[in-house]
Amino acid sequence: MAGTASLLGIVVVFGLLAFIGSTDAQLRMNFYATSCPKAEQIVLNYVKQHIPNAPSLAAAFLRMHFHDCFVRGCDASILLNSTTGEKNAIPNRTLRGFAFIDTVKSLLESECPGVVSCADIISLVARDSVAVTGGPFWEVPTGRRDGRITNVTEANNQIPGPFNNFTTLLTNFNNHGLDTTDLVLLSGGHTIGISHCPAVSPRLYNSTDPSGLDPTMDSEYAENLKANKCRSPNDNTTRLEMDPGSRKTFDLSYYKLLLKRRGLFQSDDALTTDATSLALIKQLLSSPPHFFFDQFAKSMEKMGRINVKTGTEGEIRKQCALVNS
Ligand code: HEM
Ligand SMILES: *[C@@H]1O[C@H](CO)[C@@H](O)[C@H](O)[C@H]1NC(C)=O
Ligand SMILES: *[C@@H]1O[C@H](CO)[C@@H](O)[C@H](O)[C@H]1NC(C)=O
Ligand SMILES: *[C@@H]1O[C@H](CO)[C@@H](O)[C@H](O)[C@H]1NC(C)=O
Ligand SMILES: *[C@@H]1O[C@H](CO)[C@@H](O)[C@H](O)[C@H]1NC(C)=O
Ligand SMILES: *[C@@H]1O[C@H](CO)[C@@H](O)[C@H](O)[C@H]1NC(C)=O
Ligand SMILES: CC(=O)N[C@H]1CO[C@H](CO)[C@@H](O)[C@@H]1O
Repeated sequence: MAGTASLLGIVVVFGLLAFIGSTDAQLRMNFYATSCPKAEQIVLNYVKQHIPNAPSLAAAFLRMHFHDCFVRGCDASILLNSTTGEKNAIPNRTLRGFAFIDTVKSLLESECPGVVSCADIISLVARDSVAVTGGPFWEVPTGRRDGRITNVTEANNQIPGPFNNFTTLLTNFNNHGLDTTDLVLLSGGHTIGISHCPAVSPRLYNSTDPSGLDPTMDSEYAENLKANKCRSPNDNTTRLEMDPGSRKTFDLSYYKLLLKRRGLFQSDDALTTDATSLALIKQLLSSPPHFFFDQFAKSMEKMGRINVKTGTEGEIRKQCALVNS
């Protein structure tokens, strides 16, 4: 009995220590409540002031947040200027909005110097800009710290590509602690925003099918893209939406298109090739709209926690594009 009791005591003490240790190193809601009480309001105000004039930036920030989190965790490594940094990676060449982030950072530096991380700024700006353009709202616990390393090779290896099949996508997401549900929901981010021809042209020109068209894509859609958007195989400037006709609205139309084999990327269409994923898409489409928003919010919160640096790890950068000297 005494043995059991002391064993229990040890378990409790260790459990408590582990608990204290881990809460210290975890994100929490309103992390800046005492250190910079106006921080989150300053971000929201700036977003409310400027995003309505440039709503397409909401998509840019959502994607920036994703690319940041998938390489070295959500640590703003994506923002660092370095000739060998993540910004130089292939999937990065179309990221936008860096100046906006820098301005938000400078507002926060004037309010409370050296307190608010660039990693939290990306997370908050992404959430707020999607929310103010009519998309879902998700919780953003804060307390992320900024990384000091950015590596172009890692970005090229770890950010999934538009030609990935389902297995490759899921393996990639699993490696980031995300599951099939997260893959399906987060891909729903493609309901807003734009892309460029290189992400789709091989499906239009380079398939082994004699027509050159990828047979898994609806042929009418493919012909249309070829005739009106990506008119030459090497076009790398024409922009096209992933969710034609609805790219500004965060809604279910992206998933409707998937069932018509009109996903723009192979990686979009791939979501219908797995039974679990397909069932989830059908469930999203047959549920009230808020179900999509609620589920998306859950997956975003999860994504925002990937491998975060907290406590004394990393640093709070003074400028988002540079590590502190
Ligand atoms: C599942 C793997 C994914 C792949 C393969 C993928 C691939 C791509 C590609 C190729 C583009 C177009 C880039 C361009 O040509 O300009 C794009 C755009 C975009 N992606 Fe993804 N993506 C994935 C997941 C995600 C996730 C998880 C999110 C966020 C939750 C996201 C949000 C976006 C947004 C919002 C855009 C439009 C960006 C803009 O308008 O500037 N994507 N994605
Ligand atoms: C980082 O690079 C961008 C784009 O090249 C540039 O506009 C910005 O001024 C640079 N920031 C710093 C702090 O060097
Ligand atoms: C960048 O990452 C790659 C792949 O993990 C690694 O081989 C390389 O050494 C890294 N580069 C630097 C400068 O750390
Ligand atoms: C998916 O792509 C990977 C890498 O290109 C390949 O090895 C694998 O065979 C593909 N899987 C399927 C089911 O096509
Ligand atoms: C098609 O394949 C050829 C040969 O592999 C390559 O040179 C070309 O860039 C590809 N074009 C497109 C649009 O994918
Ligand atoms: C687009 O293609 C042109 C000509 O092939 C090339 O010079 C340019 O660097 C490419 N741009 C991008 C963003 O890849
Ligand atoms: C925003 C940004 O830094 N984009 C860079 C991405 O990488 C390409 C090279 O692949 C650079 O030319 C871009 O400037």
